[in-house]
Amino acid sequence: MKIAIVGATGAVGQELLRVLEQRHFPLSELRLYASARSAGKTLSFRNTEYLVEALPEGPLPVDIVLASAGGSLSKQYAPIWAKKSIVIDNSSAFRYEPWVPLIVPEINAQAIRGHQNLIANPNCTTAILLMALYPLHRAFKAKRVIVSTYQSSSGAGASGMQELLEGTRDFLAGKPLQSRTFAHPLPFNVIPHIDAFQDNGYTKEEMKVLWESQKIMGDDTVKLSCTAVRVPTLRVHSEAVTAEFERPITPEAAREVLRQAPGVDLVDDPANLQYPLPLRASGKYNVEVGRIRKNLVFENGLDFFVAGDQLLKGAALNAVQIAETLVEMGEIHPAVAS
Ligand code: A2P
Ligand code: 11C
Repeated sequence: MKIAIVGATGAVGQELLRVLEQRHFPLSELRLYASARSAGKTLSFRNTEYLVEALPEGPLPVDIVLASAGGSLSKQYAPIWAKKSIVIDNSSAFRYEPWVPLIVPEINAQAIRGHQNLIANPNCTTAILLMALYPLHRAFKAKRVIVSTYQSSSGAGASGMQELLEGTRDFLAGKPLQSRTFAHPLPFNVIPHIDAFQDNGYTKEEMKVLWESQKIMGDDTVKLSCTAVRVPTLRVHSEAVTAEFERPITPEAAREVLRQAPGVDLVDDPANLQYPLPLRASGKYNVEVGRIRKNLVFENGLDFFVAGDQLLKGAALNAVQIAETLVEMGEIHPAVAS
């Protein structure tokens, strides 16, 4: 399999390299692309240095393109790449097109069938939420869901992480705080604003969680409201979730479902101070779920807390899992780009 990573020098691009290496992805050739600024740099993969190339204009000479260089770049180039290669796109550019499968392999791998060489990777907040919500939805049928997020700086890419680190150092040195990537300084702050505000008062990030959850779960009757908040962590998005189900649910029954759920680590032992934590979930493939309890407001209601590495399950890991699923399903033909 010939693979290209577009955005190889970015926060997700770097994780894509690591995940392909860790999972021994069967690749025969690797091409790394970024902006002209990065051309000539090298990145290490399987003990070999690979040259980063400036992204060319036309199709890429590979079987699979893993794209993570932003929505406007994908919008412009993904249709061109898709003429020769299968594109797994980490941006939101095509997620809501009815003809584009939006995939979390543990949930809707079958929706890959019939793809038209373009497959979308969900927003990180959505993917992490659904790893816990979907198994519960299957067992108890979710009706109404309220989500509050605690999203890390790396959700905004490498520059977000850098801004948090530099800003923290500046603050401790008594220097004034600045913000470039975020609307306000992030160190020692929380910012209830991720992506653009919409006419209904929600942000686009918040609306994405609704649109994408319905599409991936294949159920547009589930109602969902999200408040998305940036917090000063480096990686891992955490989410406090309240869900009302059609069928009766108990915390123990929910724990039993989540114990069996693929890609989920149940971390729910408050007596021993065990609950999901960004620092422990950093670098981990599985999403942690805990603080499970009966909700005091809704009938058949449940509260829980999730923490998942959004650069992994929310982005790079999920993209590589989609590529692995394509191979397993026989949906990829290595000759495509030869
Ligand atoms: P570069 O590092 O050369 O700017 P992040 O999400 O961490 O901000 O990363 C964005 C990724 O997208 C980086 O690899 C960045 O490359 C890449 N990128 C940004 N603009 C372009 C472009 N016009 N063409 C190709 N890659 C781009
Ligand atoms: C953030 N979730 O934390 C965003 C980043 O739709 O893929 C991912 C945006 C997307 O800022």
